[in-house]
Amino acid sequence: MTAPTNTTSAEKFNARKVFYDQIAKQNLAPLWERVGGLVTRSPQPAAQPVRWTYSSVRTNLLAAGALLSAEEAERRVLILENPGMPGQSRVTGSLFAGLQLLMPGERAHAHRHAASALRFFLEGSGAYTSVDGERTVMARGDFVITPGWTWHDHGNDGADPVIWLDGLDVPIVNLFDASFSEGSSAKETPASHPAHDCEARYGAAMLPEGYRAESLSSPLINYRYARVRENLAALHRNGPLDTCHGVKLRYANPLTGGSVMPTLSAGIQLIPSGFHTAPYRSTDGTVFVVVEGMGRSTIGDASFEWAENDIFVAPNWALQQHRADSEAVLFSFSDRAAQEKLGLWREQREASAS
Ligand code: 1HN
Repeated sequence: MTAPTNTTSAEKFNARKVFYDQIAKQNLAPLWERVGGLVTRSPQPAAQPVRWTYSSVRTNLLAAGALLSAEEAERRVLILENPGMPGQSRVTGSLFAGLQLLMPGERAHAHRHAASALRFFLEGSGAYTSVDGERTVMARGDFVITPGWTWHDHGNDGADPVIWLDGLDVPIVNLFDASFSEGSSAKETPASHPAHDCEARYGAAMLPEGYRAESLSSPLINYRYARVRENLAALHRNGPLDTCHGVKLRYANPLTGGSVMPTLSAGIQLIPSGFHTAPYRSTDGTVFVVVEGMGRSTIGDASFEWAENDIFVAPNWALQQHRADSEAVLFSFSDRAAQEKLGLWREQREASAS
């Protein structure tokens, strides 16, 4: 094809279109038509700011409980699906989140998968998770991890329904097309350690003599809320407050000080009554769970009021500001750990919209 001369812009446009259609058949495409969408000047997440009120999710979860057993469902989870990505089972571009229900006496049988999972326990008592043969009984506000490829099963030995939040890195594993999973013929993982053994070994700023890490994840599977809450209260008394976060603690792997799992980071913050956090943004789209208190957040162009157990999402690089109307505690998790390893993570404190 020779380059046409004296062509009008319509002719040029048409000639290019013919060319693009032709090369598409040979699995070729013009970068110059696409580069703006590939290499954006700043993050352009499909995820939207969104909030779920606990009362509405809980009602639907209990309705699901009447429709099918945990055994039938394998995991009776309602997916928190971001409306910016319908049908994709994602709460942000890289994260899965859902709420799981176990009725009294129910079991969720053992399985394992490449994806890493975290749980934040919201309601009920007497439920446990077992991770590679060690049980941990969960209480409200406890943060529990299930590192990738560990066997895990759950059970509710209490008298009431239990509900917790599940967070997983499934979209990351699937981006890499590296998903494996396996069921077990045993309904429960055989006990390999006494319940709560890891808390004595790794949970007190001490480590067993001679211990060597074998995993990329924390050896502590339950970070208990009772302890975390006392620490937040002490740090609030002792100060200072962070202008963007109030008092914020990161859940750390006690062996390394790094994130609890290779892809997932989690934290918890206290926002004093009446405190208004300064504008903040970071490249990790973040899921927040209201543990205590009431307040409101502005996330990008959206504003939400929130109360106990509500869940909301701050998309990647969206400006966030939180205000507590009563002393509030917010749990949050994101893919920050993965972004940091890849040299991608950025934050902007006291950011202005631009
Ligand atoms: C899973 O294995 C659990 O083990 C919960 O409780 C939620 C969501 C997606 C994929 C696997 C669980 C899940 C999940």
